[in-house]
Amino acid sequence: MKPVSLIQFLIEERRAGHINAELSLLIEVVARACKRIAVAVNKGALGGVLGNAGTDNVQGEAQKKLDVISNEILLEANAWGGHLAACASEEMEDPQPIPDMYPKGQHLLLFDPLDGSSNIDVNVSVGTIFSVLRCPDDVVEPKAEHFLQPGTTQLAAGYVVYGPATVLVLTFGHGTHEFTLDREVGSFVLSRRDLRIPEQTAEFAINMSNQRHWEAPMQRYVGELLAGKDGPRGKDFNMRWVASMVADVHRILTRGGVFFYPMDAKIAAKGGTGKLRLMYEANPMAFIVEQAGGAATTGRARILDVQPAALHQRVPVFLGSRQEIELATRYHVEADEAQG
Ligand code: FDP
Repeated sequence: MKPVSLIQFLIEERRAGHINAELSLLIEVVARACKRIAVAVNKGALGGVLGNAGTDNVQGEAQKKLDVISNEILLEANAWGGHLAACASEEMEDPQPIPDMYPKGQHLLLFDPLDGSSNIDVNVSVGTIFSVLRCPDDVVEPKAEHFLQPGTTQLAAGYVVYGPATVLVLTFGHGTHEFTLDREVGSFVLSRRDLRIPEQTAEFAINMSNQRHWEAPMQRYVGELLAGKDGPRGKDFNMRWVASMVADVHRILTRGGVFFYPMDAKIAAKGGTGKLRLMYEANPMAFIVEQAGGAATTGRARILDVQPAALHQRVPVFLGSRQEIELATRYHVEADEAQG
């Protein structure tokens, strides 16, 4: 079969009426920016891009040089494209308006420019995550409040994982598709159409070092997995934790599995509501996973139904193979009900 490039795929999606010309252009621009990020990531120590930038982001986390570079690449590429009303990033407190010298469009773009960035210096996969929303019709200068739309309203979501291969995973709400970067040709090529996450799995991903801080239903669920063949589940489970959400989610999209970043007492003690960000981590990943037949919840409710209250809001994240996510979520809901 002849290879299908991302551009051809986008044309097909336009013809099928799944996206309009502006959204198609937006995705092209994001993909082009991610190719530039891939080049910077791949240079490693030779590019002088490793290590801390010496600054903190809005969430008080130390920024890596590549966090800052990736953010600038995405902002710059999208500013002139003419398809955006504004964009928002993990690295910036407020949304960035489109400079007056460029035309404006109908879309809002949210992104985490370099997720899993603590992995950069040790040469482990990192990624970019993005989400596209429609700008409300009557809004000329979008503010943070205009981004606060539930995940069900996303028009598109995707991530790029910068691993041994650079891979783009994309959904417009009509299945989840994977493109691999052909470095010689310089274009993304469709490598898997309509990814499906198996409903069952024997592999889970969680940061076990937080175990003692978890809530009782999480302790129960993981305890049962760890008991393996001798426990109530009657089978052995394997564990993986890359500590790079894009890489962990990509494994799940490839061979199944579940990923958890639950609420815990350590997060609660700091007044937090979760570890991962709703608008540019949980929502796009939930959209991608659901479109591949998986499930994504906060442990209590469907992620895509959460009404956001703040641009940088954090939520617990449970996602992956449907049956396991439903079980872990049921344990939490039942524990809440028992407590009244
Ligand atoms: P990072 O802080 O390195 O950006 O986005 C947050 C995230 O990485 C996820 O990519 C990853 O799954 C998780 O945090 C890793 O958390 P731990 O440090 O607890 O392992």
